[in-house]
Amino acid sequence: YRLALIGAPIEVGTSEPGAVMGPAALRTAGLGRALADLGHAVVDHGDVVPDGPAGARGLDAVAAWTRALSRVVEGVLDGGALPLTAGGDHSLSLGSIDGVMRHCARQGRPLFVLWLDAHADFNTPETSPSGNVHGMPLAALCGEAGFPQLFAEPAPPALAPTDVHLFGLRSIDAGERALVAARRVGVTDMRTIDEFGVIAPLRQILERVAARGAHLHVSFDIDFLDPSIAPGVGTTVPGGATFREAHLIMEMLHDSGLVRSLDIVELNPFLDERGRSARVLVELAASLFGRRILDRPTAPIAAV
Ligand code: DIR
Ligand code: MN
Ligand code: MN
Ligand code: MN
Repeated sequence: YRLALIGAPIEVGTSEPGAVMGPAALRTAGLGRALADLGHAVVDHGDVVPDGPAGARGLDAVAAWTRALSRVVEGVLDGGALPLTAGGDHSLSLGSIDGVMRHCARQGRPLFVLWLDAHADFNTPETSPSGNVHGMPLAALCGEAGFPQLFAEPAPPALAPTDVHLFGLRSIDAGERALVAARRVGVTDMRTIDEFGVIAPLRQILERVAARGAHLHVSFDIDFLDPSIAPGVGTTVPGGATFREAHLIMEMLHDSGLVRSLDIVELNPFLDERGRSARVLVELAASLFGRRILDRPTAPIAAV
């Protein structure tokens, strides 16, 4: 692959300071090096600068980031590389996915978004109990009301909620629960993972994406992982994915060959324990981009 590392040191979407240091921590933990060691051409585009005064918090502040990030991500895709946007809080996905949507629209290619997260991030300003924009990006991208002037004009058509899949869900607010159900957003919650593991649900998603020839965007919120392996995040929720589950997901995503853009979000180094969470994320990213134990796909048991 040609990989473009894009730093998005944004924390205006949260009330917990520290995510601004996320891109620096991921670089310090060796994200670029790990991917280059796998044989990929990695270009670090540095940190994106918001478009105009970003302000302190809230939607206006996020809008300035959204426009800037969208342009960079779209440009990277147009140039044939794969954008890896490193955050920064999850409101950055408004910009990265807006850029992906513009690219896909011009190519006439469908888009599918896999959202690895403890949360649904489907609040609107009206349903949000916290007012934090990092809990709202999917609602805005899917065209819910209440998000004026977030995207550059002309805005691309909204993302279809049925082309979004929440994976790892275990914390959802009352208002967004109703919206997720009404809009028929795809969901694999932790209950489903407990019952069936990660393989069957993920395989089903990947088969659907492949059959449609869609662009697969993966948005990886670190709180998808269990806090015992990734404590460096502002909103930990117990009962998350284990290292083995997350690792297997990354390997399946790699083997599918379908991933064309990626966000890694919500790392808060100020809350981390000696870089542990950043290092776990680098390990998982390496697996997503092809690190494997043996130089062959996993053989069927009988053939070993
Ligand atoms: C909560 C938390 N649902 C909110 N969301 C988080 O503030 O809207 N998303 N932490 O990652
Ligand atoms: Mn999130
Ligand atoms: Mn989350
Ligand atoms: Mn691996």
